[in-house]
Amino acid sequence: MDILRVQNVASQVKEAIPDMFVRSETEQPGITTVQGTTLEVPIIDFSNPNEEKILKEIVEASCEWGMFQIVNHKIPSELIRKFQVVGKEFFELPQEEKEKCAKDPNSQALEGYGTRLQKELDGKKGWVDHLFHKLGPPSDINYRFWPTHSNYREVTTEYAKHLHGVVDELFKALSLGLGLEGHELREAVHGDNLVHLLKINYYPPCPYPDLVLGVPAHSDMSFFTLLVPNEIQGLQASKDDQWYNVKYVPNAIVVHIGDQMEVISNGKYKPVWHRTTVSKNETRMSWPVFIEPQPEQEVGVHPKMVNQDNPPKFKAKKFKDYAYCKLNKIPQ
Ligand SMILES: O=C(O)CCC(=O)C(=O)O
Repeated sequence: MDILRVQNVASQVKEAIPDMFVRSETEQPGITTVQGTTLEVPIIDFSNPNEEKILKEIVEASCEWGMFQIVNHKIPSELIRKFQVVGKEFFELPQEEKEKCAKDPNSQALEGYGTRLQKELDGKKGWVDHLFHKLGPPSDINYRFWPTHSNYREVTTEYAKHLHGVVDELFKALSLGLGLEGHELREAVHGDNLVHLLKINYYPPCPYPDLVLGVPAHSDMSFFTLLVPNEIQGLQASKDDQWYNVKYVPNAIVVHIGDQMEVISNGKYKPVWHRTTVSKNETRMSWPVFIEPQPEQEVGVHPKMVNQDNPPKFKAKKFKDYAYCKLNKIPQ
């Protein structure tokens, strides 16, 4: 059973940290981060009455950055605060309580409380614990992985409901950006059946933040991901082959374009390559929600994105097969 929990390692560590967390020099954030500047990824104001402008900004950011931050969206800041409080409370529960939500060690499924996610080729581990569970569709929700403390379930359900509005707006904008009707992209991805998978990342303080990574460099497998972090700096994105800190914007929703969106758009929308660092004295947390196909759903290039001059750049694949290759570092 996977019993290593980074939160426990962090609470016991005095001087040196175990070698399995120490990254090679090519990855260490102390060496590989561009210092003294934060990356100003596009900030898109959803309260702007000029809808054309919002649309243009979403499309440009998705083509050029694979990432943007939405401000003045319709999710109340008080709800986000409560959602973050109940998530943090989970990680503050006694260990045996948290273990009640643990992943099944014999299952390949992602859901549950755990530590290791990706097979890392060099055997290194991220300085992070996590809790994964689905928020939807309703028939896919498995409450075995939902914590039961305080009003976790009520608040998280409320957050999940509000997220739908943002998801729909993004699909509409990205659809129009591909020259499709506003409804077409959501229909093509079976919008009502998409998996909304919540992950809560808990990055405890680390005495040597320059040597470790929270989550190593990756792009998301999703169509897109909607993320709210706490106020501790840690998200980094790669631009022109350099790593930069991404500016923290209070109450913003960070959007990552994921691999499936790249596939369906035949490469027009670009997934963002990102990773996370940790803090010396404070706990960083983040709450990404991955908007993903069902495992059996096949994703390929949208037929309207293909013509004689633009052959498909990606092969169609069931999402479960895509995910298997990605998690096991097998070429797609
Ligand atoms: O913590 C973050 O800001 C990003 C987390 C992330 O990229 C992930 O969990 O896949």
